Amino acid sequence: MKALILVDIQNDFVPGGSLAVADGDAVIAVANRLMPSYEFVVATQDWHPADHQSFAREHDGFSVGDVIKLDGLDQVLWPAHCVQGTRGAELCADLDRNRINEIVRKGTDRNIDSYSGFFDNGHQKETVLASLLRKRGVTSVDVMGLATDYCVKFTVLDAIREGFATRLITEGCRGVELKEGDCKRAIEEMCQAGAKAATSEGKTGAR
Ligand code: VGL
Ligand code: ZN
Repeated sequence: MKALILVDIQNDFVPGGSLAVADGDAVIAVANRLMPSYEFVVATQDWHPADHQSFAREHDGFSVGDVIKLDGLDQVLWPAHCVQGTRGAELCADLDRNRINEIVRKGTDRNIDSYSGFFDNGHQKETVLASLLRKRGVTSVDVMGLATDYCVKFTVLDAIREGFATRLITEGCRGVELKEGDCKRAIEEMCQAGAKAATSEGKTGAR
């Protein structure tokens, strides 16, 4: 049984949001088109406390894009985004919510970031995602959403580690691209780890 994982399709990650991904809203139509062909659809939701330590404003003298050590891990500093209960944290309104079976929240611990829908960045705490999938008898997952080079990438890498046959729906992804080539490298890394890259039509391609 196959599931679709929609990664962080939230207001703050689309144009107009605080951590807007270029053309990020283009993934909404792809999600809406694909959802009816899956028996199980899970959406992840980045869900940070207002003082989350991935926010640049929490660190005097540092700016967005700087990298600091947070509890021993490299942490990119972001603009405040997806703060619990704010409009920016809501799933995009145009996303067909009725088709989403479960929502998995992540990034709730102020001291550690969580790009993956499965684990925090230190791989210490697990979310309910893997157990939700297993309970439903899911053995393969298709993954798409925002952003290619962060949350999609780490969700895909963990899905593979967790033993799911994993496909990346490239046309349904857009990236942050802090550095030019980040998205291309992320897709290569996912494929190297065992993901199959495919558009919904089954063609392979990168974007
Ligand atoms: C994301 C940066 C910070 C993402 C989330 O959804 O890719 N990126 N938080
Ligand atoms: Zn975040």
